[in-house]
Amino acid sequence: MDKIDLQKLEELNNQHAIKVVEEAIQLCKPAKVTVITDSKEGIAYLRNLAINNGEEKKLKMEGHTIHFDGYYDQGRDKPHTKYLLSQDVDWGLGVNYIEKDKGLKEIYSFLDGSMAGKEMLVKFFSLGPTNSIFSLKALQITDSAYVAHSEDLLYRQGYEEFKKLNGSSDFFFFLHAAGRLENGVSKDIDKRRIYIDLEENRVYSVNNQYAGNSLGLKKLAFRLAINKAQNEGWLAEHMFVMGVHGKKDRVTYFTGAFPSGCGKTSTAMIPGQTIVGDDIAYLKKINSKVMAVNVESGIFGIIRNVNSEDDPLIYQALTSPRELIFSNVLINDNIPYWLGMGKNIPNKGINYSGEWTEGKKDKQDNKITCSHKNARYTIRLSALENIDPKANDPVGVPIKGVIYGGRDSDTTVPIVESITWEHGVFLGAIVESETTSATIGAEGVRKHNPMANLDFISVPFKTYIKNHLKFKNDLKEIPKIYAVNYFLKDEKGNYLTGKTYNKLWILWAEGRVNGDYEAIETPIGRIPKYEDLKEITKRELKIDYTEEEYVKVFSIKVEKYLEKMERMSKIFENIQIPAAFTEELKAQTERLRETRTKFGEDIISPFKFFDIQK
Ligand code: SPV
Ligand code: MN
Repeated sequence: MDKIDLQKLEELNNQHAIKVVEEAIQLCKPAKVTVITDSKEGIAYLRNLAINNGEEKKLKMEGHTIHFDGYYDQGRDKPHTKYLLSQDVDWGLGVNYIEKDKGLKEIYSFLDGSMAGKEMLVKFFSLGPTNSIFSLKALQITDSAYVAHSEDLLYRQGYEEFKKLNGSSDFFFFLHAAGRLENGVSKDIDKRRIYIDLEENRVYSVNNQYAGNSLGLKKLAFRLAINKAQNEGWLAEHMFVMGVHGKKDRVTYFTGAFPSGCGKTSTAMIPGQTIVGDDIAYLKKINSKVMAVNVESGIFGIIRNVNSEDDPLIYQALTSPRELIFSNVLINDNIPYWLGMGKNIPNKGINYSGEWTEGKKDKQDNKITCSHKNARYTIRLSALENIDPKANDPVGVPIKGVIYGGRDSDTTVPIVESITWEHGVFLGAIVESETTSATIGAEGVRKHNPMANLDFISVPFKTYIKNHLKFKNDLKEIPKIYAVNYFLKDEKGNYLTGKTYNKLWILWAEGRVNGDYEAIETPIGRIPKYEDLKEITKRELKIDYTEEEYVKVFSIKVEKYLEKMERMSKIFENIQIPAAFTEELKAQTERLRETRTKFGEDIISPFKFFDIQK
């Protein structure tokens, strides 16, 4: 490290930060070390470095670049992402872990000398807005300029924030090495490892480039944050944060957790609403109110099916000059193309498989699509016209409602409000998503994904649920909890509720939390009254919502719901879970059985339930 870089480190007055950098240098043995501050020059340096070393290539449009990950490095590597644990813990739902000493020995051996001849980048970030009690500090060391550049687009700067630590070790640390490269992509994929040390708040990641594996600040920091949150009594969640715009300029903030492919980003981007964040939120109780911040300041979004009709604002951001990174799309004549972009796609170019022509097949004889289905764009949130004015507010935004989304073709109603907070936690914990044709394997298989967080829960499941249950304590106003499902189908397999209706459900919830609408009490929770949906549809969507449509999707399918409870009983009977949660499951099942007896039917029209309340 030269004098200037050393001085930049020393100015932080933090022995712990200096120590981890020194140790990383000793282990990875880089040819050069560069410490980057929050200055404009520092950030520009990363972008230029990514271009000069070939990790990113300039595209035709000003500021746009393309980055390719390896053919076999196109998503999060779940089997090789493990917690380092010194002792066996009963996690409840399965997690992947390795005995700590063994895991450290292995990953150190892969990291040893991994940066020989390369430049080590040392960069500081803030998870959450700067100058905020929400925010956590993060130190990223990487030999990938693409990783550091992506994090510049996705997170707030943290060099100045680190000074405020006053020498404390209360920061997250991420060490990433892309490993040996061949044609610009990580070569030793069999030695790809991502090991998470919850005791030390640090993560080691080696032999990979895909952002979900390599960017410490994304899902790796999220795992550390969930663990930290449990110990400190707040929540770190896989949630968007959005402002819902109700009657008379009223803005009400919601958070929402949806497994991938269930409409998370499209909910956060519903026309007429404003976005605070689309992926990860921290929730804290401040003055007895729930406040939330977006941990990130950018979007690492799936680009497939982003087109001018379905996602006009994102499409506009991706097709105008600004700093942004495309990954794993098709490039022809320095112009990016992707699946579902609503334009003619050239039949040749460069993509994540190298030179590509239409019809190209991989070693397993599968057709290689022009862009990968998990191809992404990386942009700053400020690139979007619908960014919420409070997106960077250090005190966060007040949360009045929480939404859990799933994908279910035949059981759950489009929207239901929980009866109590505890019932709401239960609704979050029973989220399922059906596999679609977009995923490999059979279609229509239900995958349980509690709070859309299954991959990231870094504490025993019992602790995670307990923390959710007690989060309502001492609150003056308890947020209402909703479960939504945009994917009900009719007998012929056609979707029953179009995408435009997503707005209807969320506006109903916005009205509910503000006391505008009554609701119908059913055994599965509170559902909208027909008149209210009709009024909102007329006002906001300029269409007539018919009674037939309403009855079709809001009828309670008792048998189907009982089947769902059966599936959940099977999952939860084998794991430790708070008694209050087991009670919810029992009570829900009981209410459904009573309803069946009372009505003597399987499918019960919403008009048959009278118990109306505000
Ligand atoms: C997700 O898969 O939930 C993402 C992308 O947000 S990744 O970075 O791969 O986690
Ligand atoms: Mn995510």
